Amino acid sequence: MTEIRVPDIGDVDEVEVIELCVAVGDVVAVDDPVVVIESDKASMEVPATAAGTVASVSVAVGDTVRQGDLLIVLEGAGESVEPSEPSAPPAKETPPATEPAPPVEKASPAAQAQAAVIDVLVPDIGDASDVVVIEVAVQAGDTVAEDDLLVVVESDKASMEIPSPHGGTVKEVLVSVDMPVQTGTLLLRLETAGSDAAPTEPAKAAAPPREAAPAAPAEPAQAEAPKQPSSAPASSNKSVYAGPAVRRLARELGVDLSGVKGTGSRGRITKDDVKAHVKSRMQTQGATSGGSGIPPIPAQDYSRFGPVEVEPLTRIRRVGAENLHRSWLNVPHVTQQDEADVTDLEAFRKGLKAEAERRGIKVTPLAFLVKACCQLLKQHPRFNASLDAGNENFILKRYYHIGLAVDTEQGLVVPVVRDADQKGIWELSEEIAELADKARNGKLGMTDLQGGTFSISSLGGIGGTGFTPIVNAPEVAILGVSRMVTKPVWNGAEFAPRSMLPLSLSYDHRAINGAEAGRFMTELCQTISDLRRALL
Ligand code: CAO
Repeated sequence: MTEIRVPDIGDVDEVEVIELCVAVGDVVAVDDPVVVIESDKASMEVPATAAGTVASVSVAVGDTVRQGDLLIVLEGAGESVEPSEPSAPPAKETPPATEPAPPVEKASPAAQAQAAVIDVLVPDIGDASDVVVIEVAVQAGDTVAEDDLLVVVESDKASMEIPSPHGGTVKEVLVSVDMPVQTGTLLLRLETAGSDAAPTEPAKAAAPPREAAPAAPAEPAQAEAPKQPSSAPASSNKSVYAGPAVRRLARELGVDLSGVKGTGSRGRITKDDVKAHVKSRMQTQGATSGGSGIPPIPAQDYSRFGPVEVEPLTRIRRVGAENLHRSWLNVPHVTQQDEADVTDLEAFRKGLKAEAERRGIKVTPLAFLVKACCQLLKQHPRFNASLDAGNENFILKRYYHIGLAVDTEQGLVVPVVRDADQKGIWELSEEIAELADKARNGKLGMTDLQGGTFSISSLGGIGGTGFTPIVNAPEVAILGVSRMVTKPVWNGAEFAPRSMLPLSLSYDHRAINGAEAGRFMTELCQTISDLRRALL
C-alpha cells in the first residue's frame, strides 16, 4: 500500500486539485502523473511514487489541499521511490511563489526615457534538470507589452511561461523550440523604448516564471516600465493557460495551444479541451480532405437575439449525422423524379384489406415498392452495387437486402429487409412492421442494420410531393417515396382521375449515369403501375 500525498508546495498554504489523471482501478507506473494541483501562480503534476493499482482517490477536482494531504492510495507490489524525489517537485521548479522576483534592474536616472537593449534570461528555475524551450511566442521585430508571453520552458514536471519584463521591441531571439536551457540562459534581447532598464548593462533578471497565471500579472518589484501602446500584443503573444501534462499532450498531438479554448477553471486548457480540439480539427479536415475546402460555420451566441435552450443530440442522431455528412460529401448526388400511376395497385391493395386484417397485417404501398425495386435491381445490377475502394470496380451484389428509413424518437435508423426478392407481400408487410416496431423501441440488433444493398425512404405516410434523399453510401442509390395523390391524367381521350405516387431516385453519379437512372425510374414506374410486369 503506498499513499501519495501533496508534496512540498513551497510557501503557499493551499492549492487546488485541477485534474485527476487516474481513477480507481487504473494501473500506474512510477512517475506517472496522478493528480494535477495548482496555486494561483503555478500548476504541478504529482507523480506516482510507486507502481501499482489505484485503490482509492481521496480528492476531487476543485478540492483545496495542503502539503501532506492524502491524494491517492496505490496497492500492489511495485517499484517505489523516495517520496521527496521526484514526487515532491521542488517549489522552485513549479513556482507557487507569492513573492515574485524582481523582473529587471532599476535604471539609473540618466537612463530614464532612453531606449535600451536588455537581455532577457531564464530566471531561477532551481535545480530542475532537462529544461527545454517548448514555445517561443515572439520573433525579432515583434512589439511586446510588459508581461506578454515571450518563451515557455518545461522541465519533466512543470512548464513555466517567461513574460516580458518590459514593453519594447524584440531585437533578437536566441533560443528555439527544443533547445535545452538553464537558469541564466540568454533567451532574447529586447529594446525598451524609454524604459527604466539600464541602457548599458543588460538586465540580468527576467520576470518571474509563471504558469500562465490567470491572476493579475506579477508587478515589477521596482520602477514601472512604460506600457506599450495598444498595438502591442499579437495573437502569438497570447498567454496560454495550461499545465505541463496538457502541454505535453498538445506537443505529442501537434496542437498549437493558442488555438484551443480552455474550459477549465478560469479558462485553463484541459486534456479534454485538447482532445476535443483535435476531434473537431479532424472532422473539419475530413470534410475538406476531398479538396472541397469547406469553411466551418462560425459559432454564434444565439442568446444575443433571444432566449435559447441547449438540447444534446441523441447518439443515433449524432451517428446518423456523421453518416449523412460523409455520404453527402463523398457522393455526387443526382435525383431523378417521376410519378407512378398506382391506381390499379391501390385497388388491389385495398382489395387485400379484409384478408390482411384476418392475418393481423397492415399492407401499405411500401411492401409493393420493395418488391418492385428488387425486380428492377435484378434488371439493373449496377443499382445493387457499390464502388470498390479505388472507384475502379463495381461490386455487384447478388443478394437483395433493402434498407428502409425509419423515423424514430431517437433519430433516423435504416434496418434492412434481408433477401427481400424472395419474400411475398404478406411476409414483406409483416417484416417491415416488425422492423419499424423494433426500431422505435430501440430493439434493433447490429445484424438488422447491416448488409443493405439499396434503400427506400418513404415519407408517403407523412406528406410531400418530392424530396432528395441522400444515398446510403456505400450503396449507390436510394428511392424516396412521397405522398400519393389523385390527379387528372390525360389518357389520350380525356382526363381521368388516377392515383399518382411521386418517386425520387437519388443516385451516385460516379456509379450511375443519368440515362441509366432515367431508364431505371421509367421501368420502376411501369412495374409499380402494373405489378404483373414483375412476373415477366
Ligand atoms: N401515399 C399515401 N399514403 C401512404 C403512402 C404514400 N406513399 N405510404 C404510406 N401511406 C399510408 C399508409 O397506407 C398508412 O395508411 P393507413 O394508416 O390508412 O393504413 C399511413 O400512410 C401510414 O403508413 P406508415 O408510415 O405507418 O407505413 P409505411 O409502410 O408507409 O412506412 C415506415 C413505414 C417505417 C417506413 C414509416 O413509418 C417511416 O418511418 N417513414 C419515415 C421515413 C423517413 O423518416 N424518411 C426520411 C429519411 S431521410 O431523412
